Amino acid sequence: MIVHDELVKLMGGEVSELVFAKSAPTIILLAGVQGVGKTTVCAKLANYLKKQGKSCMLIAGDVYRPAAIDQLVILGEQERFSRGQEKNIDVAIVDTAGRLQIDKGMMDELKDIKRVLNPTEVLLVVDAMTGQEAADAPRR
Ligand SMILES: Nc1nc2c(ncn2[C@@H]2O[C@H](COP(=O)(O)OP(=O)(O)O)[C@@H](O)[C@H]2O)c(=O)[nH]1
Ligand SMILES: [Mg+2]
Repeated sequence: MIVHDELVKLMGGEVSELVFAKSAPTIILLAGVQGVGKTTVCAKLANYLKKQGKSCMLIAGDVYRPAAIDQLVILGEQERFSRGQEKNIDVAIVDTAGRLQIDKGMMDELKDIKRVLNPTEVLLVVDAMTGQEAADAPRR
């Protein structure tokens, strides 16, 4: 029990819950470097939210990588999300193309996407192996 408590403390005891917009839809923007798992997280997050009774829409924002849009469609279908216009969407999850901080053009584009969409939440997708370094990445 003590070991468990200490481990929780070590990993960071505080949990921050997802914030939902006061008036729907909540917009969640996913960011992160190439191949980290953003598109996969889109489908996983939608599945998680669906179980909480929320209707979700997946928006493909990666227009650069070949088949990135098809990938999101297929993952969405696996989670039994239908393609097409849904009504009364609670949460819109926006997939984006991976980008590195050194790529100014792509970073500026992300800022533009953020400004236009005004997302409720921006989630940085990181590999679990990244460690504490991940905490400072969004500030750079
Ligand atoms: N082992 C493992 N592989 C993952 C995980 N999430 C994504 N992947 C795989 O990592 C690769 C890149 O994932 P993707 O979602 O396309 O990353 P994106 O480029 O950030 O959109 C794919 O082959 C995924 O199947 C995970 O949690 N564990
Ligand atoms: Mg992707």
